[in-house]
Amino acid sequence: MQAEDVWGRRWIENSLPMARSYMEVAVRKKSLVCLAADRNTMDGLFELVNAVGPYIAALKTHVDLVDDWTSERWNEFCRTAKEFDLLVFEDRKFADIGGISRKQMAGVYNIRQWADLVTAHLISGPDIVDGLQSAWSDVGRSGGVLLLAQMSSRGNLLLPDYTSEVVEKGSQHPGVFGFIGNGSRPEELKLLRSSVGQEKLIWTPGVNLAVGDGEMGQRYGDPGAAVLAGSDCIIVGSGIHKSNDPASQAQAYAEASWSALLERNNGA
Ligand code: 5BU
Repeated sequence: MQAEDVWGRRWIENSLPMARSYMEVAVRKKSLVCLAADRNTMDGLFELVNAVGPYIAALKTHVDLVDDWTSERWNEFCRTAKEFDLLVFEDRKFADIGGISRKQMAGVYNIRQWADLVTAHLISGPDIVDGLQSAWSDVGRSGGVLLLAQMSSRGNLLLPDYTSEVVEKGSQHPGVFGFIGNGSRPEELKLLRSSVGQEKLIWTPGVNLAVGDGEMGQRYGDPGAAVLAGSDCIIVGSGIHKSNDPASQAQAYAEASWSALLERNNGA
């Protein structure tokens, strides 16, 4: 199966290399799952990626929540992710002015060196995307920025007018890989997809096979419903890493996401 056949207009209209890399990985793995690897020890992270690596397409990290982080072990962890054919996505939620965001991609964690994707708020204006893209250029790499257009948590302030502004400005920027949408609310996602159009990707946290409320204001929607509503990647954390059998859960999410994509393509 070719990526172009599966992704259709998304493939044709989105020429950002990292976006095409994602679409190709997803087809190779038959999975639209990004694992939110929210474990706070390096051993826990290795255990997780080794268990679920075959069933996911991307690995989302929060590098600053790991208690025993060292750059050596982190580099090894990222190498392991690459062996499993995964994109590495640091959910850093950058929000500062462009020049500082560029510098924050360096520093102790040196995110620009290992992350293929990062998240950013557009609250400080569109130059943040240039700042992040410059950081990748500084080390001879390229990457993609996911802008937060919506969030999954209750009471968040990313209200419809703000979402529209993010989509309008972000859609015009070639360094924007796509948008974060709210996976817990398919009806909000449908609106987001219609304003985004066919080009940019939408990735969605707030999905779980057990729909309902999560910890501390997190909300969960059904993974298949999110894809049918226009999501191109489901971001799943505790649904996989807190389960007794992360590998079989990851497989279940992969199947749910992939079959929903095929159903969407058949005009559902
Ligand atoms: P969970 O365990 O499936 O709830 O983990 C969700 C992950 O997605 C977690 O790493 C959050 O930081 C991340 N997330 C989110 O939950 N909601 C959002 O709106 C954004 C990111 Br943006």
